[in-house]
Amino acid sequence: MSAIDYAEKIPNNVNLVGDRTLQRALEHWQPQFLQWWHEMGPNDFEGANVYLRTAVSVDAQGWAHYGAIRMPDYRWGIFLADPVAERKIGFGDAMGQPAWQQVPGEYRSTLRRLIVTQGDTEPASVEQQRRLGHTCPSLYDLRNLFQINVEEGRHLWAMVYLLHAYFGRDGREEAEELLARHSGDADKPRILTTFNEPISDWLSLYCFTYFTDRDGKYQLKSLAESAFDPLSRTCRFMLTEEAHHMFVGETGISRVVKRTLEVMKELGSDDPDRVRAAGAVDLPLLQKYLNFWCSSSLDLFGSEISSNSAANFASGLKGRPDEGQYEDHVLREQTLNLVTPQGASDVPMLNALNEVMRESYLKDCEIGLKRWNRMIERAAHDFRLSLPSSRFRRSIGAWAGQPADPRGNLMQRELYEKSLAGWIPSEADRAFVHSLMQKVIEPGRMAGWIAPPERGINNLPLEYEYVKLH
Ligand code: BYC
Ligand code: FE
Ligand code: FE
Repeated sequence: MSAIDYAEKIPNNVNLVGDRTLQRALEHWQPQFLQWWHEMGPNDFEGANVYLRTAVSVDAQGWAHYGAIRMPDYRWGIFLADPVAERKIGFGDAMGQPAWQQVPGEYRSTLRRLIVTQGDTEPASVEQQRRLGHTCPSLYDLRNLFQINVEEGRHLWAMVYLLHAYFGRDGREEAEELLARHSGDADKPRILTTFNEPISDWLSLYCFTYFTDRDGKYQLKSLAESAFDPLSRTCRFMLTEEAHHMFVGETGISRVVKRTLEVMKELGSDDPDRVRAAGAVDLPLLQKYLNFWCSSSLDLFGSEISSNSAANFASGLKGRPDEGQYEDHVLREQTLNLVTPQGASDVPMLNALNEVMRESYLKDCEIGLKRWNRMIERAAHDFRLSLPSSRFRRSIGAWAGQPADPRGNLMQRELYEKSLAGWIPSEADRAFVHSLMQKVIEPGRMAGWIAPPERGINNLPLEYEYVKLH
């Protein structure tokens, strides 16, 4: 295990003391980060004491320390997973050669672009979620929101470390730009589509952490395969934290389904209007939220046919998630049959890797759906939740702008436009969900639209005061 020096201004296991120039660059960026957090983060809660976990090592056991802390005092640190001795490149044309400890000149700008794109999503999500604290369904949920927020802040630190340590002046400029772009900003928006969508209610938060943080899992897994070893090690450790973000999404939606089923039982009816009148989220409404966030997150994998994906794989910059599970790691001889609106064709596998990744992502997304549908089935209701087709409501790639229904069938554009409001949340749906969002802050209590979780955090009881607001 690599030791972390907590006496340092910036907790780290990268021997920052040994590199004065890098240390100074990061110490220069740190106040800018804190200023950004103060302006763009959950700033109405700066005085609150929050029961948070902080990464203190990269040891599989005991990598986190739990304790109550004010968020601006969170120790955002830089942690890389321990190096693998003699690590070799695991895929692409340079397979078998030693992994890179420095950035090869010819890949410098591509690699920087990948790191910047990854880094950009982290503060974006904090910005998107910054007002949710005012409508939390419980202190338990409030704490989870803030846990995710501080960790996304740390993920930004992870990428900024790479930019400062390996990309010189360009890297330092990019690190400043990461704080200058803002989610939804008209002039300087965040880079990727989903990260400019507002997250103004908790149902959206659970969908975002279920679908969009899961894109994070897949992208980080593919970057963890990178020939650029510092990137690989950074992403491997980030994945440890990511699991909790997806847990919040999956259990959040489970708790909504559970509560809705309880209300349906009390009413003796599954009439959506009656469910709403009773203050719960009717299942068709939940389906619309799933349609919205899933389709948006599918865009994050990029185009079905992509020369970027081919170049990134061939050069060893970005592999497939769990590259080791495949037999062929070079892919020069393979093709994939892809269906686009122009018809079916065989595409070189290297150019189809975004689609390969999107498909494994969708399989992972199915797991929660199965769980929720089992709950609905056990309650003896016929309704089933489902994932929208990857052709539905796409803005990126071959299906962008195509009038396809959630099952993937192309239809007349006029009819599509008319039907869309029934497939994703309408203004009225959003207004209803917002009306449910009333702040509940008595320890142990839950808002009426969501069931309590099965257990508290870190073996503490559910009644624990996870956030002390004053
Ligand atoms: N929106 O060949 P193409 C996370 C751009 S989530 C806007 O289709 P490529 C997190 C693309 O950038 C994980 N633009 O795709 C979750 C390219 O532009 P440039 C984030 C898009 O390059 C929750 C052009 O279109 N990490 O961590 O193969 C909370 C043509 O690209 C979009 C990463 O994404 C879009 N949806 O793949 C907090 C990993 N899609 O470069 C955090 C790093 C594509 O020609 N990024 N474009 O100007 C990548 O690996 C790739 O950039 C992408 C796109 C997978 C995003
Ligand atoms: Fe993250
Ligand atoms: Fe995350």
